[in-house]
Amino acid sequence: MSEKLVEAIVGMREKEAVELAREALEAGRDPMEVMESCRRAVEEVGRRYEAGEYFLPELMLTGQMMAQISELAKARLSAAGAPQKRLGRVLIGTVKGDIHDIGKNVVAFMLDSNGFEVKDLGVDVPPERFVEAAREFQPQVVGMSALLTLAFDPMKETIQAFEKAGLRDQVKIMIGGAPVNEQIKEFTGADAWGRDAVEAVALAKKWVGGV
Ligand code: B12
Repeated sequence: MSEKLVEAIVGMREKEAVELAREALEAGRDPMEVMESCRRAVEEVGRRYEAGEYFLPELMLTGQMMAQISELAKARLSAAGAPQKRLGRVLIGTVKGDIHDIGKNVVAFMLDSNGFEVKDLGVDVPPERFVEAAREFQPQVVGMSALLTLAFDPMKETIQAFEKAGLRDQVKIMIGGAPVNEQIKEFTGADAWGRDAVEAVALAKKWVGGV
């Protein structure tokens, strides 16, 4: 199944891709495995975009396929009785100026399915919106995603906004997205950065669950 799913996504066959994912989930396939196939497919789409073989419409269609498939996977997880949301709360969003959300959604999905209560603010989230939501939701962890190098400044500004609001000591902040690394972590003042959704879950567990 997984190769067929990857091929359907990369081949831009939307209906087939969503159907394959639905069938796999209904047949009892682990939702995480389905999401891993999606991640591989998006990687390949990205490669083709960079090689000039694919253009913006293909990227947008990929985003739509990802949204549909992760909805199905999420529904499956709750039907299967995913762990109670007891580990802690994570606030997450893609920072101001950036509308990429496929990776952020994978991270939110993995946190959710690993027992965290996740509030997802979506994309292009300004610093004040992060702060406002943190006041209401009281997360222990804040996750910020960025795929554009232009979004590093907004990441830093968001962390400064937490400082100004007097909330910086109450949250651990992790950042991620393909161009993020140790240097960007230092630049923005985040507590840590994560390479992928597995690292995001490990960080959140370390900070909240003491695991
Ligand atoms: C798909 C895509 C799009 C889609 C996004 C659809 C969507 N709903 O997200 C669309 C078509 C909308 C798009 C638009 C644009 N894009 Co674009 N896009 C991509 C592409 C091909 C793939 C990104 C992706 O989804 N990867 C797959 C996911 C699963 O990986 P990921 O995001 O890295 O996430 C993983 C990790 O990074 C990590 N992670 C992510 N977030 C977080 C958060 C935390 C807290 C942690 C711990 C970890 C973590 O975990 C994830 C899961 O493993 C990349 C190229 C690439 N190879 O990355 C370009 C790319 C990011 N885009 C680029 C550009 C330039 C643009 C546009 C400006 C194009 C334009 N001319 O309009 C616009 C930007 C508009 C804006 N304001 O944001 C450039 C950025 C260059 C740069 N240096 O800034 C790239 C690198 C392509 C390129 N080589 O030129 N894009």
